[in-house]
Amino acid sequence: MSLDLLSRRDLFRQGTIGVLALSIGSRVARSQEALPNPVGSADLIARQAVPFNGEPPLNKLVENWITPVDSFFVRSHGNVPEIAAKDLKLTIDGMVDKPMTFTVAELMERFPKAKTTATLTCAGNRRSEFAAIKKVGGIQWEAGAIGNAEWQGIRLADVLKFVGVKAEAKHVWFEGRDEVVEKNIAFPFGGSIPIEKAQVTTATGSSLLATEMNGKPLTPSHGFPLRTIVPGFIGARSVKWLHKITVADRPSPNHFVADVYKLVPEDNAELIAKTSPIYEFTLNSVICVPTQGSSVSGNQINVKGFALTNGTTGRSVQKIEVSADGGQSWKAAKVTSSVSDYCWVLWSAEIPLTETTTSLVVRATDTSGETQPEKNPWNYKGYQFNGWHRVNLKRG
Ligand SMILES: Nc1nc2c(c(=O)[nH]1)N[C@H]1C(S)=C(S)[C@@H](COP(=O)(O)O)O[C@H]1N2
Ligand SMILES: [Mo]
Repeated sequence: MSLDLLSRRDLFRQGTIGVLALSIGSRVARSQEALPNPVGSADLIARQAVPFNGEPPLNKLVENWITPVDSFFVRSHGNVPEIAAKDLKLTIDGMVDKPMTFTVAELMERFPKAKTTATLTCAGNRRSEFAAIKKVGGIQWEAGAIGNAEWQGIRLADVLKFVGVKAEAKHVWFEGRDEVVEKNIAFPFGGSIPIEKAQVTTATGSSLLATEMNGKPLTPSHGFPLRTIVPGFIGARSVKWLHKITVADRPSPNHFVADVYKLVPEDNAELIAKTSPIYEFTLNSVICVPTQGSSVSGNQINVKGFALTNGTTGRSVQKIEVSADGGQSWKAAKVTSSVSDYCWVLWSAEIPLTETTTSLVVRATDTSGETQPEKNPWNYKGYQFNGWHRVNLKRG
């Protein structure tokens, strides 16, 4: 493997430039403390101050099928890099016929514009609910690390076709311009997707190199000036501040592909190494109104929320059911939003309340027949929580 196919992280691991790594690491760690929260959207609840990570309150989240940028969750592992559009260059290398470098303006000029609506959700969404079994480390997301937006840019497939992908290529790696600091070492965030996903050219399923979100340039927090959008895949594969694409015969060795986004029962390096990375998100549904712990009165309640499939091409949400008796009896909810591939649906249900109603639960079933489990297995890194979502109520 050539030097440039190794991530900086791997060099650090091998100790070849360990001294340099430490000095870069501590410099970045200091400047990271000094930087202010670059987001400050009033609609987001901060789950971590620096770097800023936040999610909207759930009742706000389901006001719109297209999530306004102000209430769209932010998940950043390092500080938000402030990059002028003219200063970002995208390099495409690895197993391609013509390695190339483009400015964002050159990309937008050369390739046809493409648009897709897709839901982005963090693999750690609902992580805080693992605490009912055993608390998991990491950002304690409730259920708002999800949003649905209109993304515009160009198709990744068109760029790959232009540079010519070699026959032995199997994966496409992405690298961001941010610097993540862990254990005093600074390295870029990276993602990776199988080549077939990168080469999709359907209207709804194409992976994009996006410059716009909801008709406006991306904000710095959401990846300005360029990010990937991979419909149906966990948010971590939609790399912000994108400056490098590498075509390869294996998944990226970047920490966030090789070690982080994996479903493992324990912190065991050998097991983590042989577990494949998470790509698609998971079948899910959440009650957003009433909110957790609300006081309710009367004999009926309007319940609202969102639901989504597991991101596999061809699946859609078939059924959303709400129960007011802990899952003994269920009532179907109605979809109240648009329906589009790789997008959540919003739903609503009128649910009768009795004197003994103390909670509401929801579950979704997709067109393949898969239903959310009542409880999902615990995993060490706290991903893909999709047990029945429960809201506890007080009788007012
Ligand atoms: N460069 C870079 N890209 C990134 C991240 C990051 O920290 N750095 N976080 C990823 C994760 S884990 C998620 S869930 C999404 C969140 O996108 P958003 O902040 O626009 O909502 O971005 C992904 N892309
Ligand atoms: Mo994420």
